[in-house]
Amino acid sequence: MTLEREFKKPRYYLHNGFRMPMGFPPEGFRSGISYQAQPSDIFIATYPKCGTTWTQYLVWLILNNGQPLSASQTISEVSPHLEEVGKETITKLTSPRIIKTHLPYNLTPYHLEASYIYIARNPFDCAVSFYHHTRGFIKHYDFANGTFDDFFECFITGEVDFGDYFDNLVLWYEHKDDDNVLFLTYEAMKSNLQKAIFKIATFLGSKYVETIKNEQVLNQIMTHSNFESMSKKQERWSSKRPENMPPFIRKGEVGDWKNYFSPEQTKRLRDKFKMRTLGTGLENLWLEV
Ligand code: PPS
Repeated sequence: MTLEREFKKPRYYLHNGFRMPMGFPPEGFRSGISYQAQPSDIFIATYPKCGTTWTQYLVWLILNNGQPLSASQTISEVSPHLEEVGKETITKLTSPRIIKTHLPYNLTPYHLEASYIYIARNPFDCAVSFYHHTRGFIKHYDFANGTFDDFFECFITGEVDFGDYFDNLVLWYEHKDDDNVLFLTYEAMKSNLQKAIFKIATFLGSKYVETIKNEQVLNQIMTHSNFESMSKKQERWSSKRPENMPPFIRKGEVGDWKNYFSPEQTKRLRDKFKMRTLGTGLENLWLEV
C-alpha cells in the first residue's frame, strides 16, 4: 500500500474567505478594499509575481521624466500596496497616485476614469517565482523548508495568498478592452520593453507620450527599469531575505519554470490552463512559453 505524501503548506489567514499572507494586517485589507478610487489614480493590478514591481517603477519613471527614485526613497513608499497599508496611506499620496494591488477585479476599488494596468504572466513562471517568494518571506509564510512540489500543490488548487491565479486572470481579462484598462503581459515586456513603455504612456495620456518622445528620457526609463538596475536597487526596496534565499528581484526570465516542473506537474498545469481558459480568448496567449 502506498501512503499519499503529506504536502507542507505555507501559513495564510483567511479574510472573509480571501487568503492573505500572515503578517499583513487584517485592518489593511478591510480598509484597502473600501478606498474610494479617484479619477487620476493609476492602479498596477496584477496577480502576485507577474511583473508588479517592474511596472510600478516604469510608471514612476514615465511620470517623473525618467528620473530614478532617490537613494532615500523606496518603491513601496511611492507606490504602496493597497490591501497591505489601507486607505489612509493611499489617500496621503500626491496625485496621480500609483497604487499596487493584487486584488481580483471585483474587489479592486473602481472609478470609471481611473487607470488600471494589468500585467499577466504565464502560470508556470509565476508559480516558480511565487514559490521563491513564499519561501523567502519567513515571517509571513513559515515556509522556509517548503519544496517546489509542496508549493505546486497549493498553487494548482488555488490555495495561495491573493487567491487562485486563474480566477484573477480570467476576470481581469474580461475587462481587457475597457477604456480604463491596459492589459499587458510580462513576456511581451521582456521581448520589447520600448513598445510596452509606449503602450503605457499612451494609455496614461498624450502628455506622457510627449515625455517619452524625448530620446534621452526614454533611454533613462529603459536603463533604470532594466533587470540589472532594479536588482541593484532592491536591497533598499524589500525587507532583508535570509542569506540562502534568492533575492526578491531574482532571475527575471521567461521559461525558468522548466528547471522546476516535473513532466507530471507540467501536464497538470497545462490541463488546468486549458480547462480554465476555454472560450475566454486566453487560450493562445502563451503558446511559446
Ligand atoms: S510581487 O511580490 O507580487 O510584487 O512580485 P512582482 O514584482 O509582481 O514579480 C516579481 C518578479 O518580477 C521580476 N522582475 C523583473 N523581471 C524583468 N525585469 C525587471 N526589471 C524586473 N523586476 C522584477 C522578478 O525578478 C520576479 O520574477 P522571478 O521569476 O522570480 O525572477
